[in-house]
Amino acid sequence: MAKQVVFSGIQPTGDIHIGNYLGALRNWVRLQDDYDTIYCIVDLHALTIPQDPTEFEADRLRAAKMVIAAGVDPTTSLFYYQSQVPQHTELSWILGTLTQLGALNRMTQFKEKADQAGENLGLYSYPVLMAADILIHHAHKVPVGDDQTQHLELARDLAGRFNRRFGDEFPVPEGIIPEHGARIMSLQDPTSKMSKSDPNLGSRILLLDDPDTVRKKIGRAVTDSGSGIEYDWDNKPGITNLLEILSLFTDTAVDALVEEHHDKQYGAFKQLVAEAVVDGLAPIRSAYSSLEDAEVSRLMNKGALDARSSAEKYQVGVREKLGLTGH
Ligand code: AQP
Repeated sequence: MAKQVVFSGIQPTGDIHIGNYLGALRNWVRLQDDYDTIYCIVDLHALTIPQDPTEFEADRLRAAKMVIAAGVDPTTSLFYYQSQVPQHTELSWILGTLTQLGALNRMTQFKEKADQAGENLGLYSYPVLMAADILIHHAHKVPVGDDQTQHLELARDLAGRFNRRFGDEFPVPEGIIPEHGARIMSLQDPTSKMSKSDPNLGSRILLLDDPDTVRKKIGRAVTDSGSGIEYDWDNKPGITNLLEILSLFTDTAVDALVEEHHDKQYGAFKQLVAEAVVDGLAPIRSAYSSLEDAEVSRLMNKGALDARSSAEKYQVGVREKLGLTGH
């Protein structure tokens, strides 16, 4: 039986942090064994906020290298830059004609980003392009963090709407949102998501941070009043976030960690978390430093060629259904 298809993407905006890794990337790697996996550097999405062209070129390559260093194997997964596969934007236009403005007006991410970067049509229709990214490959599963739930829901609605109106074409995709790690919080404000665009660099740990930087950032992480190591998002969000990070980097259940460390002082607990993160990031840092730019660019070009031909096969069916075949 053919394997189900997994699709996900990451923006080349700023360096990838442990939130992106624990919420999404780590699952991308694990899913490679059991699914046909397709992963994408979504550079067109990134253009919805202003980018310096020279830096952007470098950022795209850096993001691709980080994804490979984190364990995505471009000889196993289809891995490419979104802008090199024009079927994404063609399908996005078509899906846009089925999208109600009310649905886009409700998107919380648009409101947040428009406040930071200013409104533009690309930012507004971002979720439609994301739906096209997923549907162009007939993906069944989409591993993402929980900030993408609303966007994923639109992709599901659009798949259903297209199928009802024009005949069955797209599987209705399901999210793979991990029970733990779907929302890693800022180290400086554990009530907000760890985010690439936070101006405070101390709020996030980057995949390529060296051990001393990791130790410093975790040492300075905001903790809660009182003492004791407890899993309690309402009253101890700082410690709970660190517990979650420790649990994911050591593959140990949160309950077991609480039992083992509940009497520890915050300082000692932070040291423990820092060492787990340093150990967890070491193989990624080392893999990154051994990747050559030219080789990664070659792999990305090959990925785009393969993605174009596989997307085109499906897109032919979409065009036929719409009366766009030219005969
Ligand atoms: N804090 C997080 N915890 C868990 N998962 C997260 N993701 C993002 N932040 C967290 C997931 O990472 C994947 C790729 O993210 P992206 O680059 O497409 O999205 P993003 O929203 O640009 O990432 P950031 O870090 O949140 O950046 P800004 O500052 O732009 O808001 C996605 O699966 C996402 O869910």
